[in-house]
Amino acid sequence: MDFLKDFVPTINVVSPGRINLIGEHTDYNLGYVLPTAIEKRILLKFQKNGTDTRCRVYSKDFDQGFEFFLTTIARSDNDWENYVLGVLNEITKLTDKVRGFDCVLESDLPLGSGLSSSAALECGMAFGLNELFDLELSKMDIVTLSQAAEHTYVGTQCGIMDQFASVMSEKGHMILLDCRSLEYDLISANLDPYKIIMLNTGVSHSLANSEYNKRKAECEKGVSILKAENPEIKSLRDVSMEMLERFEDKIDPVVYKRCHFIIKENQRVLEMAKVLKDRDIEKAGAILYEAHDGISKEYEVSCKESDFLVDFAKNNASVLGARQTGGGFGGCTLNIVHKDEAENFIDLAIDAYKKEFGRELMAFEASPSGGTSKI
Ligand code: GAF
Repeated sequence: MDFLKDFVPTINVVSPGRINLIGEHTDYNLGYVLPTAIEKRILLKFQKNGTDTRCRVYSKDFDQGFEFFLTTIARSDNDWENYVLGVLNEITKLTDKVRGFDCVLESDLPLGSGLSSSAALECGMAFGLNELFDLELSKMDIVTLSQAAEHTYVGTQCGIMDQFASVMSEKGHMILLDCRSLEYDLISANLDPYKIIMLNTGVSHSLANSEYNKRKAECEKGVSILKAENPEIKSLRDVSMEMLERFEDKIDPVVYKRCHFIIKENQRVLEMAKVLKDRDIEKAGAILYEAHDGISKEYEVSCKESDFLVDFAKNNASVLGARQTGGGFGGCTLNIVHKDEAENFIDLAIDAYKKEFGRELMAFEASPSGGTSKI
């Protein structure tokens, strides 16, 4: 793009991806999650360009750029552009202080891998514009407007976990977040002598978006049935297992399975927070295996590649637990592995995956890191 030759950024921002130790699909059911940002990030560089409305954004990774005007923001046919446009659409509802700007993006965060590159881009864009134009948005404004951008421009009716983790994380900690009150507690992520090893299946299914929204609708269906006799229920967060079981014959079996998973998953998050505080890492691993079973059989958002890697982990004595992390249908598995055996485990997993699927497995250690910030 023509602006690149004279580009002199004045604001540089890094915006991280996230892992989620436990609490999948509980966020939009207003339950609990336990994520953290990681040291894989998108770098966003900004300059004002002296115009009132002309904006230009270039992605080094895609070697693609696009231009738009603040006066005519609209959805694009090119998916990644919608993360940017969605944020501009939301920000301009809150303030009239944004003017023309240029932005260059580059990333070491794998896309479509369940590590929330989308939230990282949205939050980094909002954070950078807030700095560039002194918009006086709070961190929570950035979180909520980025989530709204995902709803309106991307079309995923996501919960708040990814944007919250991307912005609010603190180095060395997991965030125990109550997705209803938005109160949170920082919990030490020190698992020594174990590490978190991520295995990236390299698979990202196109049905993820539609299936995601379908799961959300199934949970809402469950709530509407339970609510008929228990008007105090607002979300699955308010439903106990005993209550659900009493309704078993009134609820469609698929919807029942989904609700059962969410209620159990909320319990697992709270239990995980406790075992982390007690430093009972073995128990933490067992919770991961149990959660993956639910992800695969009850919530049905796994895939053969993730199931293979979790089974592979189960047969390796250096691994305490593993599960698929993120929205589902591929992405990464999260593994708690003894630090002395981590490299060996990765090598064995790469070989086994290649043999089974004929494709490369990417692996990395996830280090809990701080949230979106200026550098
Ligand atoms: C995706 C969504 F964006 C999150 O809000 C969350 O629901 C997650 O899937 C599943 O836990 O990352």
